[in-house]
Amino acid sequence: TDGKGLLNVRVIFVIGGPGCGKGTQCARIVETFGYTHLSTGDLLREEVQSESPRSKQLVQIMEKGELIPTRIILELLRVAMVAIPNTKGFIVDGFPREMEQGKEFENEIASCEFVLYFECSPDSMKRRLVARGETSGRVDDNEETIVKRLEMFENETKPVIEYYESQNKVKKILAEGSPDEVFAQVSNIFENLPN
Ligand code: B4P
Repeated sequence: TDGKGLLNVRVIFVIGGPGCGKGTQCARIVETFGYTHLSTGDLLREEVQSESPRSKQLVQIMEKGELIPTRIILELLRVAMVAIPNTKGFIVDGFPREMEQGKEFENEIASCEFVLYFECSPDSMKRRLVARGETSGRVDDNEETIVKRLEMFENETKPVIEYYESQNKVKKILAEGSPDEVFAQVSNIFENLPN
């Protein structure tokens, strides 16, 4: 750590609307570049599976397409990160979803080097999630919840992107294309990072 209680490790935030393809691309980043992938959505779904005391509360929020309280998200991330002391860096996927998440993370856990933003139209995102809903079994892959998630993205997460843009920390990916086309852009960024 650097003496402020912060972890001294490369951290990249990955944001985009629901269905933008971030989970898909993060898996490929891990495969090709060897970073550690932490998805707040996956951490939450694991927590729900474990039937912890707060599982029910979490499912209820996710079913509505709303955001989980920040302190729960930060705690899940902190626990996951300290468990992996030796890594090239973390790609933190699905985070920050609202302004206070990013600020608190950077004050308490680690600073973020840059934000990878997957830009995609609402129509494409909706179409992808409806298709995934046919087989995913996810409580939030239904039309009503998808619409709510898209709204949450517009209202809560877009301002986060603007904030990091004002700090020149956003690297934007055009996420409408095929997974291969999108990954070509992603690779170009990762291949050119300083060590
Ligand atoms: P997430 O798990 O982050 O769900 P998501 O936004 O749907 O992203 P995901 O990574 O799963 O999907 P992807 O776009 O890759 O969040 C779920 C919920 O958890 C939130 O609504 C919230 O309640 C809660 N939550 C999570 N993080 C939180 C936080 N930080 N704070 C508060 N609450 C939080 O892929 C979607 C589909 O598109 C897939 O089927 C994929 O195969 C397909 N696809 C991907 N790329 C494609 C491409 N290029 N072309 C066509 N299809 C593609």
